[in-house]
Amino acid sequence: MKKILITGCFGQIGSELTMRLRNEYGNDNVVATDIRRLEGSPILETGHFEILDVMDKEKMLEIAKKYEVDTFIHLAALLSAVAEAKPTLAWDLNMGGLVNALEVARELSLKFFTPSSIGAFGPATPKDNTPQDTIQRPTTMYGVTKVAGELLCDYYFEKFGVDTRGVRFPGLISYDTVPGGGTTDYAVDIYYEALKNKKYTSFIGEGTYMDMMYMPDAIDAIIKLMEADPSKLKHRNAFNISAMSFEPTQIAASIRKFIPEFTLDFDIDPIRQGIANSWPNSIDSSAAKEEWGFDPKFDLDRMSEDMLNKLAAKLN
Ligand code: AKB
Repeated sequence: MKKILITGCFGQIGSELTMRLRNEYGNDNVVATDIRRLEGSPILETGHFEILDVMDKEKMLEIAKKYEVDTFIHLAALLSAVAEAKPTLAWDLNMGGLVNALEVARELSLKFFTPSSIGAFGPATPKDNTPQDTIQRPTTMYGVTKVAGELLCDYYFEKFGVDTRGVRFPGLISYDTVPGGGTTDYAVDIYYEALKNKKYTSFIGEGTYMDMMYMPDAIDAIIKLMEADPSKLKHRNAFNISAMSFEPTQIAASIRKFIPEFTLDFDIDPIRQGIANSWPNSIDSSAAKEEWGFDPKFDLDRMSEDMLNKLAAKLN
């Protein structure tokens, strides 16, 4: 990667990935785009920024040509809970944006990354240690767009030789930017509420296991996969990756190691609980480990400690 174009730069992943890539590859070599300007963001002060609606293919192509990028990281998409509330918009944006981005990558011969998700699995998928290659019949619109996206990226690689790569992200936990409208968001909200009120009401029920990862590991994974030797990649676009699997009372117990008075109760949201029930309990990341050295550093307690320290500094 020498010159990189990013969509969705103010989102949960984009806000941290953009700054990290600028540190590693040079401020001028990372062109950030989003549908809106977020005043005060360091992204606007450290390098190139362009407004881009990913539905506008001509503008996307124009920006990629203007900056002569060689890599395209396409992040703009709706998450699972919002997609369930607005299914046609999710289809239009998640698929339309992805097709436009892949077309730009094909026309300009760009290296390409876009994330899939544990949401690409469904109730018929084996729930524990979910294999890399298995049944994918998701029952959410988000999942439908993610499976279709995985297949489309494979197609652009097989048919047109576009160097497409991707991972299935679990729930991502971070302190910089809050996620917008996901099912795993409870595992971010809980840290904010632990610091502010020493209690949290979870919309996901006790006993509901989902895969999770701390953002620094997610950013490392993107860079490692994009820099991996292509001859080692047997899979390309949908590597299972996970750093931990837990259910709400386990994250609460971890927080209690640092904030002993913290309490947890429940007020289940049937929509998000239904989505969570359709996803795996824990996925098998061995293909990512074998093919490109995926190696997450944070377990639950290490993440809780870092997250609470960083958030406390931010909230003060
Ligand atoms: C969501 O909950 O929608 C996302 C995801 C797991 O893809 N965090």
